[in-house]
Amino acid sequence: FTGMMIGTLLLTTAGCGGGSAPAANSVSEGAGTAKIGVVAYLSGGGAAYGQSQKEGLDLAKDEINALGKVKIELVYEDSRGNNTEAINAVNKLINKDNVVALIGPTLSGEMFASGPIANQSEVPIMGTSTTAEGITDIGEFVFRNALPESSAVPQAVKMAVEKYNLKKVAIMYSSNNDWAVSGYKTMAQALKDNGVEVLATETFADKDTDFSAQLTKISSLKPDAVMVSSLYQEAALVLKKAREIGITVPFVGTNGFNSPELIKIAGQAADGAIVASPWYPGKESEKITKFVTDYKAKYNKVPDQFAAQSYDALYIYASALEKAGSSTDRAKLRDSLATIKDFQGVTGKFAFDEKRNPLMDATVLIVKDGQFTELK
Ligand code: 1QQ
Repeated sequence: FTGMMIGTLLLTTAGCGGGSAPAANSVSEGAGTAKIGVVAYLSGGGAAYGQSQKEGLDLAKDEINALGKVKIELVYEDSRGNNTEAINAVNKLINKDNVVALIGPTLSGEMFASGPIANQSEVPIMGTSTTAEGITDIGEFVFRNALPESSAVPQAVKMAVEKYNLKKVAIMYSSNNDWAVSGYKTMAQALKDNGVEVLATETFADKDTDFSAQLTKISSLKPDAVMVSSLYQEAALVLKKAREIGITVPFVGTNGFNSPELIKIAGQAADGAIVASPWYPGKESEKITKFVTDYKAKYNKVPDQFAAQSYDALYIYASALEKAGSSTDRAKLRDSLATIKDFQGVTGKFAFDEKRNPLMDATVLIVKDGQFTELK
């Protein structure tokens, strides 16, 4: 973290290159309010993800509007983690609210279902938590600042293998969740790359609550660790049951582990859960400290990864809007977004690569005494 930025400098950091806007001073003056639609998992079993996203976005929106360079209005739709709801939400936001761009949806499965609609309608859409393989293959209008599992998982697996000398592990994943399946495949590949043997691969479904059969089998095989790809609700219950039947080894997770709700539900059983994240509030940086302080003042809690990545995503849009010089031109906004290279957010340095995926670093975390701490 060298060359730290202060909040007011933020909107100008990506405003380089291109050079097509002739009257730089007049672009945002009177350019109007940019309406951005947000599709998030705001109610139901995974609502903690979407609620955090909304909190991060609302905080960023207030700050950006106070800075006065661009004005943003957010229109929220609750997709409840459901693909059909996500499709309806995207259609409504594009055709009825006439948004200039979209943020979300929360789940990769929802993005696979609804992203093609945004892409066909030529409306930029940015996932802040969609980490599965292939998200931006949907098309040119699809972006994400969510760190793909293909970057996060190998880092977590390698660290766990080295730290705990893992030789043989078991895997569990939710087989009816597109993202969890993709995360499972990424995990299996990372284990192979590290020469780790997989003793058993057990599946379950989203909303399942009883994992005794899978865990009893896994327990009998005595793995050095268990890998889990699922959302926090199922992962927490897996951890609880595992500890209850005497499985004390580390659990390495995919992005679903990154909610504090995992710890809230699992309690002590969450200790030893390992996951990679681009967000770690313990990092030393003025920007992070300011964000955590402001977030705490507004919501009375520490922001999680989902809040942080959504907060950054709105600033990324603000930069792109400022550069595009229009609050309504979707194509211009897409092109402007695609050029974001030197962005400094609360999740660190950020750039889009040529496939509109993020280039950013991650930290490997482990839950210790009910807290995410850095695994070193
Ligand atoms: C995805 C995810 C989930 C954990 C988001 C909540 O990473 O669906 O891509």
